[in-house]
Amino acid sequence: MSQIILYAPPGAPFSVKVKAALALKKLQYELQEPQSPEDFKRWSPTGLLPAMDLDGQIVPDSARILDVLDEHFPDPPLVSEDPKVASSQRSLEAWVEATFTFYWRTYLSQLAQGEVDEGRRGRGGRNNSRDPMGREFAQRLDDLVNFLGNRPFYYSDVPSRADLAVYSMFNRLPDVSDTDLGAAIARREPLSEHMVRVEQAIGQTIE
Ligand SMILES: N[C@@H](CCC(=O)N[C@@H](CS)C(=O)NCC(=O)O)C(=O)O
Repeated sequence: MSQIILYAPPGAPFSVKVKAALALKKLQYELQEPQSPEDFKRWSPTGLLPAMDLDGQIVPDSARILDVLDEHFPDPPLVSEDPKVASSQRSLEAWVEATFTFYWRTYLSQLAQGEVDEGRRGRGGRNNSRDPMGREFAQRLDDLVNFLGNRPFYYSDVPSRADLAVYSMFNRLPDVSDTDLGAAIARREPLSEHMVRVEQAIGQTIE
């Protein structure tokens, strides 16, 4: 039986995606959370987390970790067997991470600089063109609704790494559903229903 150690900062979307993949595959693992910046360097050759230790093989990068999980534990697969669908799922994973990581970083730095009020997260500066959580962010959410279309999961009837990537970006937002950010998801029923379907598939809420 394989031994898996996951080194992952709590709450980070990349960590959530890998934990969701492990849950989907029903794999047991030991979780180690960094306590200091040194831990990032100690545990990962790139200095970035998450990283996984699979029987002594250190694998950094969440996308690579998912590849290695599929190689060693193929059931259920994290991408479609149809190469065209698989390519769309991988592209969506990359797009979601590039797009929404930017918004989260900007939002967190605005929060740190006091440009948005924690109690009214996202509302401050909403009509200000400098505020990327405004119209452009809403359009990206609408893109996600359109990509989903009438299917239960992205490009498929079963969940893939694309669904886990989307879930990882928004899974903490129900905590802030009385705020603009959470409400933006809640208003888009296809997205909030998709989140529920992903949680049902993985059988738990990932923190
Ligand atoms: N592409 C990487 C990104 C990982 C990443 O950005 N990790 C952040 C935490 S969420 C990190 O390790 N930051 C530490 C640093 O920048 O020094 C992945 O998918 O795993």
